[in-house]
Amino acid sequence: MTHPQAPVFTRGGGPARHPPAPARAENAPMHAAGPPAITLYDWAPSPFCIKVRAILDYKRLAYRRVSVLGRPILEVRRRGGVGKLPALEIEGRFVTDSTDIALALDARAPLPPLLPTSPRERALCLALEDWCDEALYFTGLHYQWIDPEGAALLPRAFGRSLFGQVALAFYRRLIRQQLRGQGTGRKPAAQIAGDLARQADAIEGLLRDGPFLMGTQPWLCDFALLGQMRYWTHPPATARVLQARPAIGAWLERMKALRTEPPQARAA
Ligand SMILES: N[C@@H](CCC(=O)N[C@@H](CS)C(=O)NCC(=O)O)C(=O)O
Repeated sequence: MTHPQAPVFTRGGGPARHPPAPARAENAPMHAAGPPAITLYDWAPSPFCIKVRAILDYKRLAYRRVSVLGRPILEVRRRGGVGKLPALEIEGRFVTDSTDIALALDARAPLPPLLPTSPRERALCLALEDWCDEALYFTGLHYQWIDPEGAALLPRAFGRSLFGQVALAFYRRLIRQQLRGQGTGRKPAAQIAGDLARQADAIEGLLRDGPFLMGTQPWLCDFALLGQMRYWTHPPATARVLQARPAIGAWLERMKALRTEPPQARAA
């Protein structure tokens, strides 16, 4: 079922209706007066932060954006326990994990909804979301951090400062360990290339009839996929795979069209 407040897309076509921002009267109390009640602890290139920013914009929610490069990461570790990004403070409550963040936002600002109403569709949406977060993510990590073409881009991304160099060395070690633990890090390169091609073909197949993963409306799984696909546009090997799959490219454009500038200014 299409929710009356959701942008309506036609199969194979562009947006048929896209409400101007800010337009969610039902969600308005969160950006009534004063500073935004939401703070996003953010690391710009993270696929999970991309996912949460896209959801905030889709729901037209104002938020303050705090880059965690530097002292704020200590606050995230202290308050969030898990210490991973993104983390979101919403009306004094500290929430970590992009899925929990998405569900907290959906509960607080229900329009447009992130989950279908039918139990089966809801389950499929959550399963697809998990596939994006827990499988596609590690393929992207490999091609960004381990594959020589992607790894060569990292020193520039982290900068030449001492902080940048220390952070790069720290994350390189951490991500190698994570990839080994998850399993991708133990596979030969040719086997990972096979995983990448199979995953990309599956995504292309899911999006071929469009406009979104599960039909005419974007759900949580689309935002999870958006984070991973935007991440895949950076490493050269995954970027080439995306370029060869037109349905993914067309869907990325549709996802971009869902976003508008949030109504209030953000602090970086
Ligand atoms: N399942 C988590 C994954 C979050 C995650 O792995 N974030 C990465 C950044 S892309 C991170 O914080 N890595 C640092 C670490 O593992 O300590 C979510 O959906 O938020």
